[in-house]
Amino acid sequence: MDTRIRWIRFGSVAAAFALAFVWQVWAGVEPSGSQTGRASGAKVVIVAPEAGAVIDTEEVTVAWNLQGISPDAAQSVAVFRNGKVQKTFTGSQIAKEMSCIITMGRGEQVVEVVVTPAAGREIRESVTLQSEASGYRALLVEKTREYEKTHTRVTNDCATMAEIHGDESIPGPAKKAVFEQFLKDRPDDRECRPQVEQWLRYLKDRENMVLVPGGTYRMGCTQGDPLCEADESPPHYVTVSSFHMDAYEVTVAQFEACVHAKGCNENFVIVTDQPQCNYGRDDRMTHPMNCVNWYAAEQYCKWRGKRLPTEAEWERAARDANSDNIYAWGNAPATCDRAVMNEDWAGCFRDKTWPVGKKPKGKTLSGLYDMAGNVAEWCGDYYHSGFYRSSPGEDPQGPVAGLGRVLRGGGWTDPAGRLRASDRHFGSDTNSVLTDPTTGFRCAGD
Ligand SMILES: [Ca+2]
Ligand SMILES: [Ca+2]
Repeated sequence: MDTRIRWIRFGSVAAAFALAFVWQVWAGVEPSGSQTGRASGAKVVIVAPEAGAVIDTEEVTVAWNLQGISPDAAQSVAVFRNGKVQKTFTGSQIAKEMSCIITMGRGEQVVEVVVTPAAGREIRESVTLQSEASGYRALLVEKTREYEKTHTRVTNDCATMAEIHGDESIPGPAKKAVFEQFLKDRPDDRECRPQVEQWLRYLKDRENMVLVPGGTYRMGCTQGDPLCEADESPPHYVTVSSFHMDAYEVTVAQFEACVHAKGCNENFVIVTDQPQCNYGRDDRMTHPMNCVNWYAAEQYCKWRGKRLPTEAEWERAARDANSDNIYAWGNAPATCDRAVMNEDWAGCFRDKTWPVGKKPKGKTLSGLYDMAGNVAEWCGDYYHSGFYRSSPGEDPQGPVAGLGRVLRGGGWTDPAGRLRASDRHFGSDTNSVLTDPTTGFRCAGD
């Protein structure tokens, strides 16, 4: 390297150091490393809100000025609420006059602005506010670091809850904390409490649900499957959006909870004279809810903030995204080792359903139990034997009308053919008592 260039480079670095030192002395900021002294006259002035102000909105605009300190000399400016950092500004975000919106918690709130100079001690200024905000947003921000979106200024808590529910980017535990706080605060609320309760039930249920990732798969008859029937053709590609699926068939205990909470109508399910119907029998609480009509199944799922899966979703979940799987577990034959079915006798010699989840060898790779056997499962769609000839390619919802509703996966009285992932079957969708002990369901959710 040319000596002259080297000297110029050294010279500019040296000049920069010298200038920085001179500025620090001039501005009254002590050079780095020094623990003594304080920037004389350097301060933060909070312009708004005024100390003691009563805040009744979920968010408040905090405005402040830097005095006696150049924005260039500040490394960062941070805004705290009750000791927790809310916003941080660095580099060109820092100006003489600044403001930001922060979410309000409940009760007394101390808002503090802290300027960290490039050298020397922090400069702080705080203001104490009286907050009448419900604090749900602040709680949400506290519960999740990822949630830093700018909110619309909604002061209606019902709308806030709906917004939180609908935002997929908020982690479940954070949503749960906010919903629980809301229910605690509003014991007598009639307007939105039932809805929030439902969302909370769904959040809790998620723990027992499996995420089925969206994607394209071949729906219908599996190549080389000798048991395929006409209504499984033509095999065709469908794209299904991501959804969640219950890991287990809905149990008697779960359904009973819905009846007790008056979310489900007991009239459609009480069947005392049919010994193979499970409802109302204390020794079958962990058995699948069976003898249940389509409407009661749909009503239950709705109560839990869910819905019945579409036929395309059900098959996608049963195949585990592998279109070559004949059964939920793969291509090994259907036997009582893997499913509650009719191998040599109905219900694998028990002549009724089994408690859910008792055939772990038959679960799908993603962890769905009893997708084949135990009870055949209601789907949301109407059944039509020729539907595959005209099915839409994306998130098909079934035909607009049909003979009945789709049933999938076969039940405890069915042979291997009915347990195949592509097998289609249907049941009458009259809204009356159903006495079929081989029919049950599970729910899906978005
Ligand atoms: Ca089943
Ligand atoms: Ca069939």
